[in-house]
Amino acid sequence: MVVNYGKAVLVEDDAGCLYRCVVRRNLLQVVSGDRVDWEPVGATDGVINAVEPRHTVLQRADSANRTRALAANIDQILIVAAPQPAHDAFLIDRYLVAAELAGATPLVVVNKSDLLDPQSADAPGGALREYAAIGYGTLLTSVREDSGIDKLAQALANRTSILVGQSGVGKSSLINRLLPELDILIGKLSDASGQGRHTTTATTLYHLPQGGNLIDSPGVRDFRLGETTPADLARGFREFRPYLGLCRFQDCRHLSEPDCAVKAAMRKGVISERRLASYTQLVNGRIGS
Ligand SMILES: Nc1nc2c(ncn2[C@@H]2O[C@H](COP(=O)(O)OP(=O)(O)OP(=O)(O)O)[C@@H](O)[C@H]2O)c(=O)[nH]1
Ligand SMILES: [Mg+2]
Ligand SMILES: [Zn+2]
Repeated sequence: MVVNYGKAVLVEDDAGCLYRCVVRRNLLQVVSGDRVDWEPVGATDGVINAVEPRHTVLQRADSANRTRALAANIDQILIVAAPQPAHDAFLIDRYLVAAELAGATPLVVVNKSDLLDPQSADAPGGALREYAAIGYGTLLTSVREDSGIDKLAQALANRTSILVGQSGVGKSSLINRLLPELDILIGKLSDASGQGRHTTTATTLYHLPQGGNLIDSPGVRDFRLGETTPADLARGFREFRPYLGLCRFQDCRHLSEPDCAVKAAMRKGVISERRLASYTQLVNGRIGS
């Protein structure tokens, strides 16, 4: 299995030994979580010949708008947000669509709950309620106050999960808390910009003591979906699904077509205006930002 995907590709054998591998055909995209057909070359190196079929694949668009895999064979995508850096609901929506299209279960995690003001309905807390209302799993954690960590560990047991989200929300801190012997480098949140330094640079897979794997990924400022059609996007908004197929036009994009069931649901308050606006922005931009 591929456990690290950055400058080098690290492959782990069944005994847990790591080999620095090159990919035989460079058209092959190998990512963390991939199972590969490979052969050792000496004691520490190896060659990857082929990638086994993937159950799931999390994808994004790169700066040249090419669809790229981020991780493979994941069961669950933990979308991590925090009160700092500032919460970005549209980014969470894009990750939710990517998770739906990948066939992986999303879980929305708001970390740094110690920084939430319990008196105010501030953004990340409110967002958790919004996502819970449409049926997504949600979790509130604090590495600093050591809260929500047991529930997180339970959610991770015996599955392969990836942590995604903005830089500085505490993805690596959560992994360090779950696997204290690791001591991954953690970035300092710079006060000036409120933006975390990009400390995590490679996507890395860790084994959890209670069974299961957890992949840390570098934080993003922006996450752009890979190639999608309006129909893909509509399916990616799970609360739209009961209404898809009920519009007057079969190929309704739910933008300004007459007799649109999705828009009618929004007007009735069943679908939130904010989520429909996210969808509209994705269809119009088709690049995710
Ligand atoms: N107050 C508070 N700070 C936290 C918590 N968890 C992490 N932090 C801090 O947030 C900062 C960023 O943490 P990281 O774990 O490096 O964040 P990351 O998401 O891995 O960032 P990238 O690797 O850049 O994507 C560090 O200064 C942490 O100490 C928390 O629960 N509460
Ligand atoms: Mg990190
Ligand atoms: Zn419609």
